[in-house]
Amino acid sequence: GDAYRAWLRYAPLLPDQAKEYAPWCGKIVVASSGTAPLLAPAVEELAAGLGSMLGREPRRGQAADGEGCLVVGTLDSAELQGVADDAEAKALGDEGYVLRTVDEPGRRFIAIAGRTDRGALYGAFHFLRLLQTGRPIADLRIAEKPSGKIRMIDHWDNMDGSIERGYAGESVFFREGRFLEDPEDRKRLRDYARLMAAVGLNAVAINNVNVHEIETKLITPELLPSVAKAADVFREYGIRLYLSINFASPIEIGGLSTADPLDPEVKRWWAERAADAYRHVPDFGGFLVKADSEFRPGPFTYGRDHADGANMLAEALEPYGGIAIWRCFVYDCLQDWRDRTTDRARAAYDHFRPLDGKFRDNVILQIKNGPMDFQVREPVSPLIGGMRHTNQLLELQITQEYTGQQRHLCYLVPQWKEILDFDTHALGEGSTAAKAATGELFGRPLGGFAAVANIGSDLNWTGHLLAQANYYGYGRLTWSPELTSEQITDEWARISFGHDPVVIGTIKRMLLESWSIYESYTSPLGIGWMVNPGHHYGPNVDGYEYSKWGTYHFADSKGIGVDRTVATGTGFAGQYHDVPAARYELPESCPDELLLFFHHVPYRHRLKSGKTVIQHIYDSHFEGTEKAEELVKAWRSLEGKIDEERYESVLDRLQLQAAHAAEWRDVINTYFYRKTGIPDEHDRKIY
Ligand code: BDP
Repeated sequence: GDAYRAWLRYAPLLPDQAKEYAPWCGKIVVASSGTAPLLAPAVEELAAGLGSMLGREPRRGQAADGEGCLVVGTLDSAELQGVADDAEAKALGDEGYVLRTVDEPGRRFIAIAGRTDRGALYGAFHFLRLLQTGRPIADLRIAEKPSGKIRMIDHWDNMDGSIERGYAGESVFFREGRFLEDPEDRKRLRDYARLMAAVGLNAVAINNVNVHEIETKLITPELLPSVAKAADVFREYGIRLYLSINFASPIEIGGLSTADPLDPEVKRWWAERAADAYRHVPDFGGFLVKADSEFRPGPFTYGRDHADGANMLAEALEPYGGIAIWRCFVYDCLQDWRDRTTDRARAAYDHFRPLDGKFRDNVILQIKNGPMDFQVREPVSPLIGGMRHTNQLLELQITQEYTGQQRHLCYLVPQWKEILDFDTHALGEGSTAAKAATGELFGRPLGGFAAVANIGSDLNWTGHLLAQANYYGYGRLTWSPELTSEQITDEWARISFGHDPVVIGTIKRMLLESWSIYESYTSPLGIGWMVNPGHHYGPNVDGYEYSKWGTYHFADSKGIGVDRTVATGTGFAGQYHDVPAARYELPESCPDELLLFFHHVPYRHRLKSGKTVIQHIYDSHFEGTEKAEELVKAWRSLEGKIDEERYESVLDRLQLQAAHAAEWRDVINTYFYRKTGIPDEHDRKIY
């Protein structure tokens, strides 16, 4: 159904629109001068998409004659000569494309062309998107290339079929310790690869970063044949497969007595594993590593550092062009909450900043967007833009671990936009986090984006249907971080729901407001956490307050917040470059929404909004809950305008969200009312 096809739904177009497009879409000509395997899926997708939207499958033809047609291929082919000049072609790089309407006597076609077949594949998806969103095609002059080289999705899937932090069913890769390899499983995997490629994604890690017993064996000849079959599916769409590895593998499956990264035996062992991997998967992407974090093994055990660990793996992968992606989510998860001199927020920077310049060129550090852990609101990690001589991937979380677990609507594109646009000031004004991540800022050879997937075996992929927009938006942003939330949302809404202005307008508003709504009824002013321990769903103000995880709010009867200033606090604010560091250091200049992340203040402290902190807490929780109810009303207004299946499934979740928002409101407001004894200015009922 529509939910399964997601952004490749290709709904039939209205007759007027179809009439405008049809003259160009009757025939597809494939044009290449050499082998170009990615043209096959491009043509197949165009044929299927146009067939479904226009009601008539295009013919496959040989040459472009006077009749309008599509010419799909590489710019060096005879058919596409002159479509782009040398400079234009060069600027496209290996993944870019042009879409050009050529309308001359005897020569009428739309070119969908890259320097490479990969470019043409992305161009084909762009062309289809133009039709899906109702754009004109009679005069196309589009040239695009991706911003990030690596545009990756990380699956936290376990081989038993479960998904760590998964909220949309089970794994689409594994079940009961085995790969899913039946024809219908393959078909689903292929459809998934299509969805990825359609938004420009080119890398996938298929297993959880917490690598347990069986998954450790993914890099052995026992399981590599199955890995290879999955890689075949992704390769068809230009996607490279990566595996998360267990740093202690040499001991756990290699029979060695150590996993010391400087030990020659250990090095040899990993070199052999890399060789095995490439024997089975010639275009294997590389290893993704979580080490010395949350009880995972790592180089610390042997008195080595992260550079030693990452470089050892990178060296093993280097002969094959592989990459070692090393995660920076490293902190002491056994802290003492009474010790205010330690601060989890500092950890990633403290660990990795001193190692800048020590990593090989095929190492990439994968850095979570914030210094804590994917909270609804965090400042951008100071490591992003904090290292000049090290490749970076900015890691985001599409799966809604802390943002409502796909029961609540929380559209994250606006959050990601703020992150990408954040000015690190690393090289003065304009040094955005996006540029730091892609490598543009410091001229790094590699860089890009990674995000934890929100998909699973649910028929609509994401559990909450509207959570598809998060996956879609992530992909689009990795390609073009400069796209606005509004543009991406408009695209997704039209592709998914057609062009009725009332439907589109309503859905866009719902999506665009949802992050702010979610934030307003959950933990206030950047403090984060306040969730139930373990599963992280639902309110629990002190759930993590007296535990070891380093996630505190320090609320007492007088005040709340973490003093992370240089002057009197943990010093975290000093990890930023001059301008943001100064802004965060003082409560007067710190943005309201991050106040409690950086400062411990009395409840009557006045925000820039003019409200006191306590009144802000009360107000935002009442308002947020009302707005969650308005989401239900807004959706109800679309009854009959959307197919019943999708309508009902979203309605269910919105109702659940509204009820749960009320629970959040009551728990948070009651807690602070009791703690402070300060009444609500508007005298509303607080339990
Ligand atoms: C946290 C999750 C945990 C992950 C960890 C990570 O709660 O399940 O293993 O991040 O990113 O958000 O490694």
